[in-house]
Amino acid sequence: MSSVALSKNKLPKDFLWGFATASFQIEGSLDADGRGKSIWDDFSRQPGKTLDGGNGDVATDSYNRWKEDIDLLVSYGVKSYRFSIAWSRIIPLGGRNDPVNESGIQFYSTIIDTLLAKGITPFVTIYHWDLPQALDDRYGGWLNKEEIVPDFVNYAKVCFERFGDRVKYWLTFNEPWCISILGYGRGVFAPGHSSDRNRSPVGDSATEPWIVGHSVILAHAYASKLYREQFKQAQGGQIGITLNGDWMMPYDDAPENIEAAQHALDVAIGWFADPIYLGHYPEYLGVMLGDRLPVFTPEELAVVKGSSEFYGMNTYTTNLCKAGGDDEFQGKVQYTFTRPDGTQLGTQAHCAWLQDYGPGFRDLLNYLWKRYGKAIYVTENGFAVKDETSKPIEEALSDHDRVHYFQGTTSALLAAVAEDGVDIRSYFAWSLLDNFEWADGYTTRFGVTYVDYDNQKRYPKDSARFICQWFKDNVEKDEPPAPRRKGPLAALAARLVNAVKA
Ligand code: GBH
Repeated sequence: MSSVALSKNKLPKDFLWGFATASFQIEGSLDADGRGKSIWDDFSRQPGKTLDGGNGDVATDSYNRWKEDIDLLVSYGVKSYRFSIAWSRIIPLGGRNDPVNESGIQFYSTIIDTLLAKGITPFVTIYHWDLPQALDDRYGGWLNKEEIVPDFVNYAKVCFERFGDRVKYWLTFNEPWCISILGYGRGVFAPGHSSDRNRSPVGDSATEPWIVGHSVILAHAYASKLYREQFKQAQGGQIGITLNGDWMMPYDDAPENIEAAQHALDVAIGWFADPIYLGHYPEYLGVMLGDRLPVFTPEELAVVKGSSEFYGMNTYTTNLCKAGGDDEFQGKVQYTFTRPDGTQLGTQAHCAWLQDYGPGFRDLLNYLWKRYGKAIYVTENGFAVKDETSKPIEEALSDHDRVHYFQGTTSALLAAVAEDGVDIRSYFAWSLLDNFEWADGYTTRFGVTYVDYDNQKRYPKDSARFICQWFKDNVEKDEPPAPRRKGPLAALAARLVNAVKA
């Protein structure tokens, strides 16, 4: 086989692969070194907010064990590590007139230096859901566009100033859909707003999520504008946003279900991606929400359109879509994993919303590439094995269902690149470690590394080995492979051959 034909079936040599985490899910040490509170601190401590009563106080103790975590990444041989910065470590009170905390800067700065020294590219999320509590108290956080946008832009600016000499990949936000819907619609994530007064004393699920989403889009857009105008030229990095979005497949051939799948995509993805890449909200969102959908001024829209230099993609599963129901957060579409013939789409994960269906990953990549035409960075993808937490450790380490899941998504990834021509530049599995899984507490494990919470020991699962081997096998090597040498004798033989040639 010629080397050209061979290379077509591999990922390009600068393809970034590795694992992802987020600050609140791993760090713990919530009072250390001047950190201010985030909205998750007290929320996760309230009875009933997490399944097992778990909170973020310790998590995987990565504020203290970051070096051990980086050693683990090194042992895995990753090219890149995606992590997030805690706003309230950098600016404890969050606002544009509040002081910067040098210890917080120092913490992330050291991590960045250590990664680079080991040849690992830092891929940094500026906001992964841990809003400073002070901003929620002061003016209602994401509900207050006039205040939150300049405060976020100021925080992002501090990140660019202090880390941008070394960080070349920036994600402004992780998953605005989750921030808006889970935080202000369903009320299952901090700050827990909901119209359901049994759940929350405050909130209006009919209006707040759409207001919050609007603020997040603007905060992203103005931070991105600032980076591109004031930092990009000197620092040479890239900036974008990462969106959650699962593939939506019509339940059957009925026209209303085909239309439903598109409506589901419009609300799950298009709500953010359409304004950012195409310059307008999806038409269906306006039809569904009427005047509850905020309107961009022409000036804002000019900043929003084109504000992400790539498509950041977090994806986990595929939903079969049926028209109907009144859940606006799903575009008035019903999701199921049960096919018309009664079979399941794939293996059930520990969480109800997740089944293993690899082909959907390829379909989603193609949809995004065709619709938005931007290089795609896969920034999260992963699986939680059912009942993993109740298994003895040795058994949990043989995480067959997770391996199967990654077999499906990695082969779909390669097919999308090699056969469909989709421009994909990274793949980060979620997550490096089992960690604080938000409203699930510690009952749901997404790690490729098992964490024993009794002593914080880390144990690689089979899935970690699978992923590392797969990327080593499927990413083109930097240099053409050296001739295979079996030992001193072979080395001698090679030297003799060279001597003869010379
Ligand atoms: C990611 O979100 C997060 O970025 C990460 O922090 C998290 O640990 C990881 O996934 C695993 O959960 O049934 O209405 O509650 C994943 C995207 C979108 C998945 C919302 C769960 C549930 C919708 N999430 N979805 S609902």
